[in-house]
Amino acid sequence: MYKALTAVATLLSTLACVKGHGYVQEINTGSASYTGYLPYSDPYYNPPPERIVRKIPGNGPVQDVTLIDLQCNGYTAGGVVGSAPAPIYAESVSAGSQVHLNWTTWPASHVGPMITYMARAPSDVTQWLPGTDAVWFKVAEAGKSSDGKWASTDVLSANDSIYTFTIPSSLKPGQYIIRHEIIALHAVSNLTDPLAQFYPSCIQIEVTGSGTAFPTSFVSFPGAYTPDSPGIIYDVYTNTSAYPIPGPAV
Ligand SMILES: *[C@@H]1O[C@H](CO)[C@@H](O)[C@H](O)[C@H]1NC(C)=O
Ligand SMILES: *[C@@H]1O[C@H](CO)[C@@H](O)[C@H](O)[C@H]1NC(C)=O
Ligand SMILES: *[C@@H]1O[C@H](CO)[C@@H](O)[C@H](O)[C@H]1NC(C)=O
Ligand SMILES: *[C@@H]1O[C@H](CO)[C@@H](O)[C@H](O)[C@H]1NC(C)=O
Ligand SMILES: [Cu+2]
Repeated sequence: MYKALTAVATLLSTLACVKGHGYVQEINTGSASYTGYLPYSDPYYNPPPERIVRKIPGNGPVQDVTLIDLQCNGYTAGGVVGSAPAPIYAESVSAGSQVHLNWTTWPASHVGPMITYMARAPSDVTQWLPGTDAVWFKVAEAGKSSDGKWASTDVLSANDSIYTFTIPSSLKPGQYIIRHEIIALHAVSNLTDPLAQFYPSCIQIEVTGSGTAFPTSFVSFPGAYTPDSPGIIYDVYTNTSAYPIPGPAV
């Protein structure tokens, strides 16, 4: 009986996923505020509104870590390649400033980490497709706190759905893509057949300042994660040990 109930609960949480879960609806750089790419209204405008966020197909997850879709949440199958550039970018964001990302209401069941990467465009970010090049470095990460609170649910919800990270203060100026994601782990209960859900999106910005710092090691998307990386496989219902956030160090 108990087993059956568990199975039903798992099925329901999987079905709930069909309805989907969320995306970044607003970006605030301190000096300016931008509406995110709104997948349920933007495509119906002619011309479509210009956004600093690359197109996403909807509020659902990417579940295959080998697809280009993992990069910016495009959908290869629908003919939009993961990383199709957006027409504009957030201008003049000072290195060291905080960027606030306003998520749509996130389902409480969808526990998991929130991770932010950046990649520097060789020239014009509105033309740049990183493809599978290793160009990404991690700038922020939050997983499960020692008292069991998850970044994507407990912390985000308690903060009015606003996630904040800081552009590294000594970062070399230039045009960048911010790749920000929630990884939802609620369906990863069968450890041999994990179903981590990735909710990435890519935000284009210009970083200003006099910094000269730049990392020397990078990862690619797809490439940075494998289906059995620590933190991609993690049973959130039974595992009480520390949660290893996937990807490289910040
Ligand atoms: C987040 O964005 C939504 C939609 O624009 C807005 O209604 C809401 O007030 C914003 N939240 C905060 C805390 O600014
Ligand atoms: C909560 O949101 C505020 C801005 O609205 C931000 O300054 C703060 O860093 C956020 N806290 C967390 C834990 O993200
Ligand atoms: C996990 O999923 C695999 C593949 O679907 C299946 O063969 C296996 O029996 C499942 N294991 C458990 C414990 O449910
Ligand atoms: C819990 O997660 C840790 C970190 O990924 C892992 O090393 C450990 O094997 C997991 N424990 C169980 C019982 O699955
Ligand atoms: Cu879901």
